[in-house]
Amino acid sequence: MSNQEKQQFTRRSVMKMGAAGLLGVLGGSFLNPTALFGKSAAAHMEDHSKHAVKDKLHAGMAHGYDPGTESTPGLEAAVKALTSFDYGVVSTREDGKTVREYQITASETDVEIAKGITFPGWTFNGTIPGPTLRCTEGDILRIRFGNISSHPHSIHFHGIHNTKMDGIEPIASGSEFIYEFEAKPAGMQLYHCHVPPLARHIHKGLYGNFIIDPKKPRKPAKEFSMVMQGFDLDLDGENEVYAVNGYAFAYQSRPIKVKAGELIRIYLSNFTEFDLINSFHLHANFFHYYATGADPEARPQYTDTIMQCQGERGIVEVVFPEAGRYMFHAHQSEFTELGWMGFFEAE
Ligand SMILES: [Cu+2]
Repeated sequence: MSNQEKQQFTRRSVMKMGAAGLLGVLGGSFLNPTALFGKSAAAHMEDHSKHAVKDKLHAGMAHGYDPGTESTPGLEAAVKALTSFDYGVVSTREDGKTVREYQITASETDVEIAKGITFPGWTFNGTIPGPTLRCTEGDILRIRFGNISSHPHSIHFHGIHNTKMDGIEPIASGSEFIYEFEAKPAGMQLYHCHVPPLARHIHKGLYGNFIIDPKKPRKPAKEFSMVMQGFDLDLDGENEVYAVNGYAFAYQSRPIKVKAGELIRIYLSNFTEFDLINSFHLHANFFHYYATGADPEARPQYTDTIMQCQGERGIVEVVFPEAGRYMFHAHQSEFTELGWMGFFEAE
């Protein structure tokens, strides 16, 4: 593709025509995302295929993108990720401390990131994001990391620990390493691969949420885990698809059911590469936000919109006052139109 042709098919030019068009083209024509822009380049050279792409974009714009409600593997994975918390295999050490053992395996896995669009991911335990690890402050964590992919990877945990357990040493393809440390401080932490080129390793999908509950438990609530991310399908350093828990428009297709009056707690993190920030905006309501969530007694922010830089995270607490469909999405409108939006359905 020449530079001029590439410019004709930038993310932003596509977005002017609407996400509908982009996802229509992506979803309708190509299962292998890396083939997409190759075909698009060809489309600029061959008149008939060029018109086919344009027609699709215009059709999408006219009718709006409808992700539908159909069950697909990517949608089911995103729904499952909302409420899946991995507490590990629990035992008690001689000194009485709780030990939690986790098995995390890095591998190459194709994952569905929007209806009909497969992304050639690098994954922890086969999903993007990886499993949400959960423990209590003071627990001893033992994470057996196996790398069965063809690249070196690692797991770097956020928190306070010995630098030998910091995950900046690459673990070679076919090798194993055991990370062991005490879980601290309490709060909303996260983990990700830390092998250069870092943006590429993270963007491919090697990240996840890591919740350290305080010893004095937080108030009872209905809890959800959410990871915000983007997917750069043509490897040009710009994302074409945005999502929460790995699947575009997941919670538009399958709104998150909650009860009016019930406390809802969301563990929210941002792993979007190539864009400096992401955000979370809730309609028709306000929420309390605890940045990093390290101090449950901290005075939270009371707002309807928060921003997170890459690797930033926090805890959202919200009560829906009455029944209704409450939209939530990134407040960067382009992210919203390219997949990062959903609904809470309060009953
Ligand atoms: Cu890596």
